[in-house]
Amino acid sequence: MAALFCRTVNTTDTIAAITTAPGEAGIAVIRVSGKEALAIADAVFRGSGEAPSARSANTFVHGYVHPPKQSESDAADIDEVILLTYRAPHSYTREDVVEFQGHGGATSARRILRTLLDAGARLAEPGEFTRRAFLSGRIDLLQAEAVMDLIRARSDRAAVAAVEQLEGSLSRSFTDVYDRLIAVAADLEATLDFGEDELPAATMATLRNQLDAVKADLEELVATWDEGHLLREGATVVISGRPNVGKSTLLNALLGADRAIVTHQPGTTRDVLEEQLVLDGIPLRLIDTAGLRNADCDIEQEGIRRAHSQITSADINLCVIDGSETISDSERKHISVRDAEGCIVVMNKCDLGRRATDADFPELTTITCSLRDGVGVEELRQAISDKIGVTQSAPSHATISERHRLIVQCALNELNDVSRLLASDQDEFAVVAAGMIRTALEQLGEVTGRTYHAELLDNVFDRFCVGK
Ligand SMILES: Nc1nc2c(ncn2[C@@H]2O[C@H](COP(=O)(O)OP(=O)(O)O)[C@@H](O)[C@H]2O)c(=O)[nH]1
Ligand SMILES: [Mg+2]
Repeated sequence: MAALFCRTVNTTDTIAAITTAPGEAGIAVIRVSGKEALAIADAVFRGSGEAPSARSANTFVHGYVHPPKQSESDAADIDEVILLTYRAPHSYTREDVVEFQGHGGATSARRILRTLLDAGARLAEPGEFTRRAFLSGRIDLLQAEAVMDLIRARSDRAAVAAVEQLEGSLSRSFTDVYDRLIAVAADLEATLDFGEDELPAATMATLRNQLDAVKADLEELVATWDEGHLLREGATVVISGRPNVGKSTLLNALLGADRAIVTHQPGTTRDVLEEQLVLDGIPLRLIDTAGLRNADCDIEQEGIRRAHSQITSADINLCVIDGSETISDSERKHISVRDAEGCIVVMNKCDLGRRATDADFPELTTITCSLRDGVGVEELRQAISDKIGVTQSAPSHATISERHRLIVQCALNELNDVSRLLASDQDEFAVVAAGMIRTALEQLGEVTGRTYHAELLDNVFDRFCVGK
């Protein structure tokens, strides 16, 4: 049994895992990494030509996997495979690596993996291959995180941003800030050699400028979080309103598919219905809810309770009303408490005439539609896009994640204190300020993994899947 993934993870074992997703597919890939990778391949692989350990790096060969303890002739083969060999340090982990490409499906890959474990490999923990790539210095922590961002990317834009980060653009920005901050710390420490009155005024001014520039760059990195958060997590868009106004019709229109049941009967949608949609490269969770009314039925009441809870936590609220009818008091109350930034009033059924107008909610964006006929859907998409605040033409670039933002914010707090100290005439300020900068440096080091501890790595790699 694999040990629980924790502080004691052994980095010298040879590890193995299925690296492809389960399910019916053409091939499955099983990866082995570590000192014994080639010896293990020798023990389980029968193919033409030399044994795997004698083969040159970066080559592949056709053959068969068989149980390790049986001789080649009497062993029942487990699968027909292609074997790829990589030699340290030219591999994903910088260790010796072999990869078996077997047949896809539920069974074959699992049997090959079992054979490799019997031959001496240990089952890899989630993210352990990438953890080794980090520990061997091939990639930094930002790049390791980008691997998972790329795997999880739900839109092209998210993927482009992840690849940027994987190629090191964010690492370069952080390294640059880090190096400049070290220079500030060094200069500040050099001033300690001067007596308080001898300190040249120009030096302090330069130091302050350098520090301000570093802080400005960190602020700029923090500003990329919003977009990064949207690309990674997506935005939640909740459709709400009275029964029968066309909420489910709206869900279907945005999806371009008949997903939700649409009927003329009020109270059809009772549970929360969720679908994924990508709009201008941003993944959206689109949620249809039960119509809001005073319901007698328990099931409907629960649906309405759930609807309210979704509405409060949404990034964007699409408040649907029947524009051919006068707005009811409860409707007006429901909509007027929404904040203008995250709310769009969808005035539906305009084909039946109009009683409500844009002037009813002067502070809110209002889109007039006839969703049954697809009228106004494009305007609505545009309005949602505008609300989310990311334009389609914006270049995709690497963006910081929540983990990075929290760290940078702490470092910025520290540096703001330094600025205040530098502006004051307190005794010994340089010693204290230099100490604070060192703290900020240590914090920033955790973004790229320049400084790390086991718990930090566990936090990062726990998000990974097995086999990566
Ligand atoms: N005339 C007209 N009827 C619509 C329009 N949109 C939806 N409907 C009809 O209104 C009824 C209720 O729609 P539905 O989407 O189920 O409403 P929900 O209860 O808010 O989810 C259905 O019979 C729809 O066909 C529209 O734009 N015009
Ligand atoms: Mg409905």
